[in-house]
Amino acid sequence: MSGKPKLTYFNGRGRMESIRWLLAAAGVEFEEEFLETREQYQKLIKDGVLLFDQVPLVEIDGMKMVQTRAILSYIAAKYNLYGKDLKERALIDMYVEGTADLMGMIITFAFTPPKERNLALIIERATTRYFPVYEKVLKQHGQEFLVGNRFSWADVQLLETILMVEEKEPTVLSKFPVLQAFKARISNIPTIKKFLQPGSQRKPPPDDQYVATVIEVFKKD
Ligand SMILES: N[C@@H](CCC(=O)N[C@@H](CS)C(=O)NCC(=O)O)C(=O)O
Repeated sequence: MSGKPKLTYFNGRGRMESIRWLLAAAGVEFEEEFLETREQYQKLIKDGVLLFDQVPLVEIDGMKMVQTRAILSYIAAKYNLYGKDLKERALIDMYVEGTADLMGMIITFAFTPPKERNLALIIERATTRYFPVYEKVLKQHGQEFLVGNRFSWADVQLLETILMVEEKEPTVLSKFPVLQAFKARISNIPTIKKFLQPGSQRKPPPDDQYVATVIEVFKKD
């Protein structure tokens, strides 16, 4: 084994993308195995690798980790992106869960029948519930990062979320000047800048082929 973490998931964003972002932000190289067939998935289950028969799966430090949130917390703690004390950690958790809720709406969007998709609701939630919170936090303390005046998991995930929402509605930050500056600043951190460049392990927005693969792999026999 190379010693690099190994990520097993589809060749697309889904629940794994935030894990890719966090590893990249921490400057950690990782390997990927893409699920393409139902047989691959069934073999992982048969081999007892997936604790709850679900992916994402991340093999790291001798563990076979599942559950996105547990994986992210482990990486954040290991690479000092999780605050300096319990209170900072609690704040990071709250901010991360807010962005996770918003991203969850976008992740399920591609799997929702076109007639039932509600893009307006996503934009409304972004601009009236979530983005105002981060705008206010940054404005009030006047620091570069969301928590503790240093770069954390919360910053990484907020940037990921902003870019995801902007893909749906490019003008979404027009009324959030502090978030515009935040976006520019965090995008310029060398590890993140590298991840944002073409050819990185960052995945594109879901297309029909990705959706079809996920449905095929998880189809009931
Ligand atoms: N709570 C889990 C949920 C994982 C999950 O639902 N994974 C999906 C793929 S994104 C899956 O494996 N679905 C197959 C199944 O639930 O049978 C997590 O956050 O990792």
